[in-house]
Amino acid sequence: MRIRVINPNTTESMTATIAEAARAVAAPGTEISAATSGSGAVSIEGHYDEAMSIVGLVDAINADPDADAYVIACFGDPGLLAAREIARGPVLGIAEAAMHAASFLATGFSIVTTLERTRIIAEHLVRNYGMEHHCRRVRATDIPVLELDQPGSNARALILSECERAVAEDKAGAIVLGCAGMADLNAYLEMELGVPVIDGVAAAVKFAEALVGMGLKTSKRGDLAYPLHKPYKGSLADYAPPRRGNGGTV
Ligand code: 5HY
Repeated sequence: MRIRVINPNTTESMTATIAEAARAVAAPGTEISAATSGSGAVSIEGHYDEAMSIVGLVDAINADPDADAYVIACFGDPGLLAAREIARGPVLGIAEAAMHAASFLATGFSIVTTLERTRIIAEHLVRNYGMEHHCRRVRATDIPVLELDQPGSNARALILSECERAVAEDKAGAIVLGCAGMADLNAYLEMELGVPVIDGVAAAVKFAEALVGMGLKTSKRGDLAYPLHKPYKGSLADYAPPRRGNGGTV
């Protein structure tokens, strides 16, 4: 099967980290097709960045419409439901996948993310996904996303300290990493902390394999049916949903 793993920010080096994490867990026979968004912010650190990332995400899905599944490799899960509308295969966001994985492994987890504003966005996701009973706390480290990639930055040490506080103060039984740029840290952190540390990229790839393996696809009934055909104006004219002969349900 082929899983299209999309980095919705435009930083290629982050896509390389994401692709490596995806390939490290992919089953033999699973091809990881990693893509970097061709338009938008170099890092996604707020609602505006997220909104602007969705066109690049749609482009990356449309460029590979026959992939068996898609992973949105950004912790805000930007455009998740829009992506599910246009895709037939399952679409997984790394935040949703990681929170579900953590809930299978511990009765309570904490999320450790980058900036304070991202922490607030992650709290919204916890509520949207019905994870309030499982998530003990969302913690910020005040590390900008692109600093995770900088050789010589003290990001790793700061993230470890925050995870240690989560285990000690929140009594977190597991840690969810709140940024795709942390995808290479889970093994190191798990060794230091002694609790499961979940990278959402790996979790989403494995859930995608499971769903595809069960022959399951995105529901095309109701709100995840293909978008309704209508004209779009202005710079988004080319994104007008095409006409589909079947009411958009297959
Ligand atoms: C991410 N931003 O996973 C998020 C989350 C964050 O560019 N990739 C990004 O840390 O803000």
